[in-house]
Amino acid sequence: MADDFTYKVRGFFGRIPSEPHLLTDRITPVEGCIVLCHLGVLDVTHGDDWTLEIAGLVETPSSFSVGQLKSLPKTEVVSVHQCAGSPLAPDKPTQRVCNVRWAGVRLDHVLGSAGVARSANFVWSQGADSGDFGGIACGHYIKDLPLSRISDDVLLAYEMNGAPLLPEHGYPLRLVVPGFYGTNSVKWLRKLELRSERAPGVFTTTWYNDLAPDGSTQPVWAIAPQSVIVAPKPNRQLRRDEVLQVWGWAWGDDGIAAVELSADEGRSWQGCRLEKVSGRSWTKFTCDWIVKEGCCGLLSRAISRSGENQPAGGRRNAIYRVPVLVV
Ligand SMILES: Nc1nc2c(c(=O)[nH]1)N[C@H]1C(S)=C(S)[C@@H](COP(=O)(O)O)O[C@H]1N2
Ligand SMILES: [Mo]
Repeated sequence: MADDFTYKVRGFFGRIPSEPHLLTDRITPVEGCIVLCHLGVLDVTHGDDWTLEIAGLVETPSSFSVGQLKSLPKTEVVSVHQCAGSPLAPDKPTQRVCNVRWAGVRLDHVLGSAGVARSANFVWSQGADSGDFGGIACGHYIKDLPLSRISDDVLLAYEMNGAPLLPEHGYPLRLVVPGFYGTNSVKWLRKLELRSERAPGVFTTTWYNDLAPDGSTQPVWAIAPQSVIVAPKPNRQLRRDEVLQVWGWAWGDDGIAAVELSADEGRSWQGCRLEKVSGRSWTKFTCDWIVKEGCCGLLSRAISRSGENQPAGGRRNAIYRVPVLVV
């Protein structure tokens, strides 16, 4: 496909700096946020002239410049932003996560003016980036999301933490789907298409489509419940019988009902305090723990509002363990 975009970087580009003990801020500074670009980083100038096309099953196919989008009501959303991990290793647990304040225009506002046809079930979103990944010619980066989701807080975002998006985060325009894994939040957003079926590209079929035990597949959409311990940091020396405040973050698309802590490799669990948060920001949990002789690691597990728990291993949201040294 003809490609008249300029790139800062061609091919895979990523930055995964966020070790959990460094995630001390409620809103992660941009330099501490993950970056994940499969095909390259676009170099866009004159961002306000960038156009977004709306096509497919709509009454009025239309296009908007970023300048026009910025003149529409601006919405801010604080949400957890998590990479699902390498699509080449979908079951490997990762803690590639941060919490971000996004700003832009609500997707339902813009789609409302285009008039969505009754036959539409999915919104396909296409990035301007294209190229090779995992040895495959991928065409454009294209994802999809169920239409039912857009009445939520999905944004056409042009700001991250109060500043224009950086090139690697999708300047000048990206989709943000709070509660869904980062892979769904398409950067350098060029086109939205309303469709009755799922998108057929590699990023929605070959990759980011989990295989269930019965052979069916499940799109990597909603973030499963997960938690990380921020303090103590790994390998800290602790004194026996001291009262230690353990704290961390928990999140999940479904909301978090409880977080528990284990100091005996998961044999017993104690409840943590949870702060109240609105929306899909991560939630802080805290727990006073009396340091026990013989303990060599701390585990946290989050339980979602629908009762889903973090597994011990083998899934991307598996329990995270912090090794400690009791003296
Ligand atoms: N156009 C485009 N959008 C994309 C990607 C990409 O490669 N191209 N990567 C996705 C993945 S896997 C993740 S985790 C998030 C990361 O967003 P960030 O780099 O802004 O943190 O962007 C998503 N959006
Ligand atoms: Mo990702």
